[in-house]
Amino acid sequence: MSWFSKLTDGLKKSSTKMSASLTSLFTSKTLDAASLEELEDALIEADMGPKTAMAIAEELSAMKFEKDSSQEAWRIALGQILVTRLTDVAQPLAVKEENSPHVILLVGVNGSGKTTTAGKLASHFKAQGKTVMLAAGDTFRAAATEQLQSWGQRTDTEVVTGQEGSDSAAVAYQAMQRATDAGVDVLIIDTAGRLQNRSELMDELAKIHRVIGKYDESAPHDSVIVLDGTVGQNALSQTKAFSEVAQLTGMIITKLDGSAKGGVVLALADEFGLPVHMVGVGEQVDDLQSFTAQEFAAALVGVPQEALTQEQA
Ligand SMILES: Nc1nc2c(ncn2[C@@H]2O[C@H](COP(=O)(O)OP(=O)(O)OP(=O)(O)O)[C@@H](O)[C@H]2O)c(=O)[nH]1
Ligand SMILES: [Mg+2]
Repeated sequence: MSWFSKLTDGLKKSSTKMSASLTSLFTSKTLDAASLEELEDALIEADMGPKTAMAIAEELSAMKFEKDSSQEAWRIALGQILVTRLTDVAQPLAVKEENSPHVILLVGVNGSGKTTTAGKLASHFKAQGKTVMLAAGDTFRAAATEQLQSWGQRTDTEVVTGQEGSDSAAVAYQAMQRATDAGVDVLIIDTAGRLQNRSELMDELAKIHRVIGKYDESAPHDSVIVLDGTVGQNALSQTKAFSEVAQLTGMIITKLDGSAKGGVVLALADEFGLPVHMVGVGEQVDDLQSFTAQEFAAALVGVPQEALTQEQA
């Protein structure tokens, strides 16, 4: 299955949720007040959040259509609005050669997909011909280290580990040394999941971030929050809390396969404007790809991606 069909399939729950409401709307030339509200509701249903939904609905209602414009035309117009809103945040996770190594710190709440994403990223960069090292910064559970080690085996990547219960900042520091000595291009540091309201765990994350910066003041070069794409609006409060301790530079959204809440990416873009680097649509190594505005918008509104043109940034 192609990546785009996977994404479209994955987002089907989000798009059909919108579609049902949209179908009844998109039969007229313009939207009246009642149908505007219905459109807003449809966008909120897809988890775009009230503020973003309202703004998008208004943008769409300002557009004029031929009297019997097809539903497809409305859909494409909506898709185009989404492309415009997502183009700036769609930025690849780029490894800069001047960083040796280029350090990527992965953070997020429990179960959001950090460890899986670390493994997938190792494979992603290796496919680009880069040398990669992984660091098992989750020292809470022995199983967490084993899980990353198994990704290390699968992707043929060295994994720096610490003892269970040891200081995760120390593991991060040790990994910085090891990766520098080995001269690898990319170091990916996994961390333990933590709820954003557990202040002692958030303090520990701030310490990990600080310790990495002590070794190389330009690091981490990417501090990326891994968000579960099925949690909806909670992703907003997670991003806010983690940005306070880990100086986030970007996000990766996982589990968009089967999420009915894919629209949350629009709310995130609106609220934070942080780069969305990649999206995950499954548990396999290839199920992580760079985020592009056109693909995502097309999958979300259910039109072919050729129907939407990419804005020039
Ligand atoms: N369907 C699907 N499952 C995913 C995706 N990414 C991760 N998962 C699954 O989500 C579960 C949790 O993933 P992990 O990578 O262990 O998450 P984590 O953030 O490291 O979890 P903690 O270390 O416990 O905080 C696993 O079963 C993964 O296989 C995705 O894009 N799609
Ligand atoms: Mg993990």
